[in-house]
Amino acid sequence: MTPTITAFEASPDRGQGLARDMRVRWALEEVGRRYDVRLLSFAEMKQPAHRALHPFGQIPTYQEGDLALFESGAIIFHLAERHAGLLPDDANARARAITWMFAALSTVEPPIVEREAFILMERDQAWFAERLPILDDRVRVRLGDLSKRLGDADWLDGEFSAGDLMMIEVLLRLSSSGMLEDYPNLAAFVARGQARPAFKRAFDAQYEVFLAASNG
Ligand code: GTB
Repeated sequence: MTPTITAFEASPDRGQGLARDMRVRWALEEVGRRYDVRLLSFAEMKQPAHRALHPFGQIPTYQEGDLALFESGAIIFHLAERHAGLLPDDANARARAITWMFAALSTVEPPIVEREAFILMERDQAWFAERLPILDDRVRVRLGDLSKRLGDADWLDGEFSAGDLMMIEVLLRLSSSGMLEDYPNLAAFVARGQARPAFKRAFDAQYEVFLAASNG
């Protein structure tokens, strides 16, 4: 059965692939699953019909038969558990790859999102210039530690896994900040992810949505 995911009808990122449907699309492409996309306006995301699928009225969601999931991490874990290509077979290596998924979502993403939200919401406030370096430093602490751990390896723990996919997606949110350039091995790690054919297919698919919305 072809799964259906949800995505923004008009993503505020204007086709940059920064919304969280992109990571689910990428995982689906990595495991070779076809998928349908249901596009939602902001108003539709907050309607009871969508909240039945996603209690917080957000994207992405994932539906397959009578299974409905929300949370990009849970969706990618579900796909990785059921299809080859995103988690190693060895039990310990698999547990470590899952650890990297959690590290991406609960240790690296929060300071990045906090900084992003601050820039978006508080740019005109008197404290903006004083507080931004504090939030920058919190991100840099994570980047520095991650950079040390990655070293000169291609991926975080052996073969490419869902842990790398999630971490690369999280780091991509820093693209416009210039911060990644201070950590050449992290920049190269992100570029390796972006060079994967599955990433490119996923990126092109979400970009098509932006183009269709702009032309129409
Ligand atoms: N923890 C959830 C997950 O991982 O699935 C978070 C889901 C989430 O934050 N979804 C966002 C959403 O639906 C879209 S991705 N927001 C609408 C709302 O909460 O009302 C976040 C996002 C939005 C926009 C950009 N952008 O424009 O660059 C980037 C990321």
